[in-house]
Amino acid sequence: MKRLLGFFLLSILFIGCNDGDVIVTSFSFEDTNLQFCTGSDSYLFFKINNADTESISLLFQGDSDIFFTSDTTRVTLDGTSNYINFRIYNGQVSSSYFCNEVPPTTPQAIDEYLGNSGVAELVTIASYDDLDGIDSDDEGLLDTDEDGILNYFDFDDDGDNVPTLLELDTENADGDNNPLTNPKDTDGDSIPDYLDDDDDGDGVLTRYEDSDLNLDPTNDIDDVTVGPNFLNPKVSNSYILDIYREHSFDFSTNIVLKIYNLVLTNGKEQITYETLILGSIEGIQAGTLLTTPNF
Ligand SMILES: [Ca+2]
Ligand SMILES: [Ca+2]
Ligand SMILES: [Ca+2]
Ligand SMILES: [Ca+2]
Repeated sequence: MKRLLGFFLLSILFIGCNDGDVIVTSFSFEDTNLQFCTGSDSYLFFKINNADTESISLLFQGDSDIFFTSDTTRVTLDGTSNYINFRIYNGQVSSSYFCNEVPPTTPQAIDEYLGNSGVAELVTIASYDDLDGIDSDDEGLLDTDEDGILNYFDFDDDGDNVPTLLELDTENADGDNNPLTNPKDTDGDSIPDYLDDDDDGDGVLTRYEDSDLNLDPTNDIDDVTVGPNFLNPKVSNSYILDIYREHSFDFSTNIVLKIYNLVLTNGKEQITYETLILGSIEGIQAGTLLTTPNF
């Protein structure tokens, strides 16, 4: 006979019935952290219970960039590539048992249930920051240059190959340390330089005032008393260059992991969970991403 257990927390008795046999374990994971280790093409999440003698783990194969974007990934458990293990040990188990390539010989698993049916749902929430001097909340969900990178993680918001950080109120002339109150507007057209693709208003796009074609208009200077040609309206040579420079932004990702319709089996025993909340991890991965938008 199979029992269906509505699942609230990992703190209830673990009961399987089969022709009169009753298996009871503590299955108590409510106060333990979800932990994680990664391989080249697989992900292993696990929890160790309070007495350190039981564990539940999920292994699945996935793309290496799974933590780079906000998404919901659903993996079907198949018992071979993607599966759950619930194990009971003859001694205390530690995280090194899971994340070492060669697991320690002790403790030994004295009982094991395999979850080979169900769906693992991994929700990833990735936060991006372009470090361009403007608070992400102030940049909103616009994509001024339409390069596919929204302003809040686009370090060159107007796509002129001059980073926003260099186009703001870099001198803080008003002394308020807020780059948005008096942003530079070289040509006085009321479009601040960091959102203006022709900063000096000479009719040649800033991106095209890049005479050495190195995707950096800041080092093309005909008159040092004025500055770069893209800020000098008296210099208007045009070099067609419809290529974006490489973009970079920082990311940090949180996750929530749940299992739906899990079936755990051990010989003839079979236990089913409708919903098993394995837990969450904040900042599971963080770093810098590089990308060059297509023009
Ligand atoms: Ca953009
Ligand atoms: Ca930006
Ligand atoms: Ca500009
Ligand atoms: Ca110019």
